[in-house]
Amino acid sequence: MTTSPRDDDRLRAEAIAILRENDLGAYTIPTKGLYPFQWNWDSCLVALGLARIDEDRAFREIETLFAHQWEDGFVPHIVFHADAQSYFPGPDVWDTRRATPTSGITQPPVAGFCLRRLYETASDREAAAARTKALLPRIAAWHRWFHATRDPEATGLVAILHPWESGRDNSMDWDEALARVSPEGVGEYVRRDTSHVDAAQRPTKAEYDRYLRLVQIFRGLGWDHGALHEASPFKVVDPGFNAILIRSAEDLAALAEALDEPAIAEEAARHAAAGRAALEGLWHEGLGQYACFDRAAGALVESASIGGLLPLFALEPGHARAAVLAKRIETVCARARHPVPSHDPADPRFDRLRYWRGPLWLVANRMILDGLARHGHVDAATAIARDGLALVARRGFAEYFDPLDGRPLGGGRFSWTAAMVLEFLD
Ligand code: 9WN
Repeated sequence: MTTSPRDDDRLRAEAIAILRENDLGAYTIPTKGLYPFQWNWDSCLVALGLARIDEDRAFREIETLFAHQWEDGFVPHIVFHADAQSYFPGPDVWDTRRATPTSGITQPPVAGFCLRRLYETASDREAAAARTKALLPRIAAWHRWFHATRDPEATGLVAILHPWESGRDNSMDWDEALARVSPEGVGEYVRRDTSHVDAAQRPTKAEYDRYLRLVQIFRGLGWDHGALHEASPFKVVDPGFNAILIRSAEDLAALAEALDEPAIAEEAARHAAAGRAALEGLWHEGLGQYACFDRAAGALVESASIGGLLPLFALEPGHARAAVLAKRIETVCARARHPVPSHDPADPRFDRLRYWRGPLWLVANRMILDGLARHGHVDAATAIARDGLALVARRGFAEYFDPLDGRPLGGGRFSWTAAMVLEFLD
């Protein structure tokens, strides 16, 4: 599918309008109603779009997120800046006791990757250097927090302790590990998401029960991050999440080099190298791609999700796995009409409508196409960007899309979809 120059102008104007209407001054909400707060990786990726409208505002988006970093280095997945009743679970459920309430779990650390792009494309070089330099120690502290609290045995790879941390909430990757979390005692609650979006496009009640049960367990430990890894019944090493951390460490090291912060550069380069070396242990020969490692069960997970394709975004150019992975992405995409399905359509569990169990997401595509371009597959990368633009031109700025017929799914007028459109129009 392609777009015309007129489509492109219309897309650009509409993307900017959406980013403006979801802009609450110092942060951007993902979409009205469904997600009325600041989300971690949404904000960093949205900053890429904001940078094309207003550089100052783009930096502000990331600065606002890091203004709510905890003293231990942790950066929350949600910052509850203002009251809103349209989302569950809200601040009272998390009960983290912060001055501005936040959640107690984190999200994929794309900040380093996004900040490098902001810095390198900024036209006001002096302002960009000063603001980037101020953020470097904060991102370094977050990465250090990951290695200390989520990799206590120094394997080089970090675990997520909640499916929401992955950003790919209901992926098949978590099915077995989540099934081992007993929902007993979770109590009654009222979901809000299914009053905004068709329940067939959202996680199930059985999943929500366990999502909440994990929150209750962590809350019971007073959100002491040093204690959660040991106590959590759910700990999974996700190749996608780790690829993002490794790539952000690489980008953090490059920024720190450029801005004369040698200690940060050295530490970040060390983290990236350790992660890359350990990634090899997540290669699943049978699936022909990377797979999650269930740290509680001690086994690789039989699940061919997009998480196992994301390492292309982090492997060094020339890495032996890169060509195999690029081919694998081609194979998975050939099984759908629109790239990149969040799960291999050949898997009987593939569900074209249900959130991260099949639908395509432009933010994931952004990272996949970056990986393809990084390893020399420029045409394949361009084809993914073009398809995304054509999809939005025809179906609107949806949260995610059916990869078989392009139907728009989830929330509408979505900030990160708008930001990715601005990225793909480049
Ligand atoms: C839980 C905001 C977030 C994204 C996630 C996406 C979804 C939240 C939810 O929405 O998750 O964090 O309630 O479903 O899965 O990637 O950051 O857009």
